[in-house]
Amino acid sequence: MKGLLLGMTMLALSLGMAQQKAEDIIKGQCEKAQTVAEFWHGFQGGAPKEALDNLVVEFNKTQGGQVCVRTVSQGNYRDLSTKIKAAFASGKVPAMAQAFENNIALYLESNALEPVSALGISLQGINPLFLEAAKIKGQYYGVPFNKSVQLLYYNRDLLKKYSAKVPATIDEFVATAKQLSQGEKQPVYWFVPDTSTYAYWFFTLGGNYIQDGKLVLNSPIGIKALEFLVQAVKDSWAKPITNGFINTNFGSGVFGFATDTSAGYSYYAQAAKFDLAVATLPGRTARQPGYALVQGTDLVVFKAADAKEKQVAAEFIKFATSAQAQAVFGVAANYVPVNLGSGAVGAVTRYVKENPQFGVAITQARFARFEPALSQWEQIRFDILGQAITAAVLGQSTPKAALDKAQKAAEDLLSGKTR
Ligand code: FGO
Repeated sequence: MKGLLLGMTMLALSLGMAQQKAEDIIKGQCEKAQTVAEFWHGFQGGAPKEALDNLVVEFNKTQGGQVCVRTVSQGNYRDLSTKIKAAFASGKVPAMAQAFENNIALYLESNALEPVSALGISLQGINPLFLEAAKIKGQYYGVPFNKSVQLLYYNRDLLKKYSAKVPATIDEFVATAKQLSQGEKQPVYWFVPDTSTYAYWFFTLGGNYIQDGKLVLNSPIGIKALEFLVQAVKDSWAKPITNGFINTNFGSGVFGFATDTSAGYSYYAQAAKFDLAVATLPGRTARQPGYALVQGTDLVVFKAADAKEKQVAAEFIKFATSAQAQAVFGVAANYVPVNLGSGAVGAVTRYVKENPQFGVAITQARFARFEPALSQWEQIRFDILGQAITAAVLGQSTPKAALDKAQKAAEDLLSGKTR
């Protein structure tokens, strides 16, 4: 019987059914448990969700059956924060959830989060770059968990075809993208005209969203970064992708380059019909890579949850951010391990050798920036700045006019004039 079960598991794995399997295992684990700590997340499938569910299965196994964590997908990241806000109103909050730093600031306005210090979680060994961003008003309310950095994705076959080398600087990048685009008679740098892609160009050109304590969206560097992208499209070497992820658009032409999240790697690799590779982002000079935007989330625990559930959540967070778990999770979904001890874990050293994309993500993480942790930032990044970037790239507005308008809208929102 055991052999048959094992055989079936192997079959399920080889058929790609492992994902559902982990979910089912969790269901079974929680059926008998007295305390169930719900964990709301923003993964919808693929390697990240599978890696997360596997982590939860392993944690639950260590708990002896009395308690368990149950993962609940709430859609994408933005759906997740919308559901959490609704939960504050209905009173039905989970024990824990994923949260961007700006979500933490928002939830704190409702005094909804347990400070990490009250949970008995040690932050020793957690990457200080990630930790610093999770600190709000001198306190930690979240523990970095799945943090990504942007990378330069490229089509190695295409570079070979033109005897081009991997660009290390922006100037080299532009020259190579132009050369390949002329040769292919179509733009080879693909980008989503959103706040994430823009952030790489903005930060690398020296931009800063907060100036003298004030949010500035229409700074000279901001305008320059957006003008650069607009010009790249006009010069026919950059192609805006406005429907879905870049990896879901591979069929639409010749892909050469993208500047995208490391967590996209498994999706890119699965969809690519070419030799996919990654490198650190082109920098202003050859001396150091460009600045990646850090995305992905921290784990937070809600004050209003049941005390026992909160304890389970705290134990899970300790487990999930340990050197060992972060090594396994990071390797599976190409997130940067948040625990500095992960580098010494066997799985990581072996995997980096066989899967250079993971080593590149770890290197790139030394050159990374965060967006502002303002409670209104999610709304600003999607509905105000994101809209402005799209409008300019699609030629509906000049970069300056788009960003001036965004600045005004952000100020009105921040001052409470609009909602
Ligand atoms: C995503 C979003 C935010 C905020 C940034 C914020 C809210 C961005 C960007 C908007 O975990 P990351 O690195 O990558 C995600 C991971 C799990 O879903 O895989 C990526 N993925 C998924 C499917 C696919 O086909 N390809 C692929 O790459 C996915 O992006 O997070 C990056 C993308 C976005 O969601 O459109 O973080 N982001 N800051 N979202 N709500 N709030 O403040």
